[in-house]
Amino acid sequence: KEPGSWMMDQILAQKLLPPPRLASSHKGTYGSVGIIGGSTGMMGAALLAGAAALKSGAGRVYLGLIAGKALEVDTAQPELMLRPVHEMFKLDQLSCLVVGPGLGMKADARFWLSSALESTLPLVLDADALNLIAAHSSIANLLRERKGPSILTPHPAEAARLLNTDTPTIQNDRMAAAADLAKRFNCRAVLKGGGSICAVSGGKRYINTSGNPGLSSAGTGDVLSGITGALLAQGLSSDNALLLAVYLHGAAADMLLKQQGGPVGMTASEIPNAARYLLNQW
Ligand code: NPW
Ligand code: AMP
Ligand code: MG
Repeated sequence: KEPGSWMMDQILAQKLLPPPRLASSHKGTYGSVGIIGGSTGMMGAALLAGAAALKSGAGRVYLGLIAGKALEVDTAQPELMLRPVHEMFKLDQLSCLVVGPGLGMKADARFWLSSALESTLPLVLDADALNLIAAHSSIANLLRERKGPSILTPHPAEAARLLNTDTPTIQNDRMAAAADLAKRFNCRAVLKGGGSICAVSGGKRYINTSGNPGLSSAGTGDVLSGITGALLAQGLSSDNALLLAVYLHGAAADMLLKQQGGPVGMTASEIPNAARYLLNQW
């Protein structure tokens, strides 16, 4: 722990929860999350983010899919509204966009990421959105000049690409790397991995205390991006959405670890149900 840094724990997480639901509420009360990703071979990433957003309380979740031959419905999660990506930008009721899960790096992915960056919507930028920002200075400039809030959610390898260095350098000083990401890209950022570091406004950094190696499996980052989008859609500030999402995601994994007796074989798909339980209990 360094000056300007705090521990992110359950007491703090509970202070950040969305307000209790009112009897008079309707789906519009809880906002609409748009998720852009799901290229061929990585559809699962977008579906995981979508399920996570629904189960973290978003009123509506739309997936804007990159794949030409995209699914029209997820029969396991039919509440999700699956659309070709260009239709996402015709929706006037989106509260925020999550861009990146399974996005890929091709020209169309780059085009739709640029469109998202040019909007003033709150954005969660994950996975290939981060890789595209790292690869193209014109896209990085769009991010730096944004008017709306942006949240970056890199794992250490993505952070290394963004900061033009290598993974060991990032891991050697994680506090500095998280702060550097937020400063260089005019955004909030979480540097993921055991003891995730959240860099929020005013140069403040929070070290997350939840989570376990059960999370070291494919798709868990996609779930985090969906949870973050849902909290933004429910009206949390970008600082609070990021901090609560990171703690909740880890706490959901800790709950599953207890239920299963250990971390082995935990799957990303199980996390949203556990997160939902905690959101209702806290
Ligand atoms: P290594 O070599 O494995 O030890 P990439 P990605 C490193 C989608 N997905 N500490 C790691 O290290 C995503 O959404 C789709 C240190 C490796 O070098 C993206 O769009 C899924 N190193 C796309 O795939 C489920 C760490 O990062 C590199 C680290 C590519 O995303 C999976 C791999 O990262 C996936 O989410 C740590 N804590 N964490 C689906 N079901 O459709 C990671 N690394 O090359 O950016 O690839 O993260 O898999
Ligand atoms: P990604 O690499 O994008 O799929 O994201 C992986 C997610 O799992 C991030 O939220 C990481 O912080 C989390 N995670 C991975 N490994 C661990 C670990 N050993 N301890 C705690 N959290 C982890
Ligand atoms: Mg990821």
